[in-house]
Amino acid sequence: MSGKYRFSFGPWNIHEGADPFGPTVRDGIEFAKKLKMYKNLGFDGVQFHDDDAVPDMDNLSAQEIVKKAKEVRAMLDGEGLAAEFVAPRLWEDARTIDGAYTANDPACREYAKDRSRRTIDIAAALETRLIVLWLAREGTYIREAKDSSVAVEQIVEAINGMLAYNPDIRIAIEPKPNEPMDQAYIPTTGHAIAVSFMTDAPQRVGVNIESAHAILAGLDPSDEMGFALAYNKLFTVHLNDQNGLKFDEDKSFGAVDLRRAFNQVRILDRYDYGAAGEFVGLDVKAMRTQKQSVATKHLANSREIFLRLVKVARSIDNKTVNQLIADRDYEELDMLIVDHLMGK
Ligand code: 3MF
Ligand code: MG
Repeated sequence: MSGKYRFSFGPWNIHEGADPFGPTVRDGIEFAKKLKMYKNLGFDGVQFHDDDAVPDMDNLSAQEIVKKAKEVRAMLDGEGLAAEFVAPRLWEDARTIDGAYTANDPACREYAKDRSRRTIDIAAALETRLIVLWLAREGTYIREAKDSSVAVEQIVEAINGMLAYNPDIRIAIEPKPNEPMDQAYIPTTGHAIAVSFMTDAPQRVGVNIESAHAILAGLDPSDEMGFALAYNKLFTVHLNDQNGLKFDEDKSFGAVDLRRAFNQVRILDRYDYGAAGEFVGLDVKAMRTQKQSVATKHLANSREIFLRLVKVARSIDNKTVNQLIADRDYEELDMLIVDHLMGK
């Protein structure tokens, strides 16, 4: 329990505040300027969607895409930053309206696979081996639209194609139970890990656990992490917070339920998360009310809360904890934890 942590976020985490019911409320910040903000905020890693690195990539050749990605690699070098992962953005193009790997139209599925290969090329150029797959539209609005068993085969086939395309990459599936779909096909960590064992290289397929996504599935994020850790499959995390079952809020880590955040930090720290190079990834959004000049506080605050909770986790009186467990006095253990969280 002595690890040092490195933090990452994606450029989409500094955003203009549009929501489904209203337009942007802050000016956009160009990518190069965002990169300059990372170190000052205490971050060393950049999470990418493929088109965060190479905008308009669907209109570029494979060679042009790699050339552009290498320019971004040079920008990262200039700022002393690492690329943590690249994720194919498979939810905005017209060809992904009905899903990507599980679209009913084979031409659309082919587009998704080709786009994923370009994503892998970008990752190689950015010098990261990690691909994140948020399977945004792999699911349905109505059950009758697709076959949920065939869908699993299609997802496995797509992953196998990616694993074969570049033998260096590792894939972290980011499960989420709903939004934008009514029901997603890979809603939880357990589903994602089960899928990994259907692939040609299970050891190269793991998970990215997002706190809010676990909460939306009615699950405890720290238990989801523990499950993935038991399988050696916690490739990265998307820490944030979520106030109950509603839209995906991406609140600052620990801002809703400090004890739930504490338990995530505690299990990560206990299992030396980060020792194999994993980043503490955030996926947090500033509130729409936040003014331009202070619209990165959610990032610095989430990091600060994480680090403070590391101290809290490490300073627990484990002897007493173990004694209370042995005595099965969980009421007293409950009080000890709450006392400790309140600084006693
Ligand atoms: C959606 C998400 C996504 C993914 C991102 C990287 C936009 O709920 O969490 O954020 O994290 O696409 O895979
Ligand atoms: Mg996420």
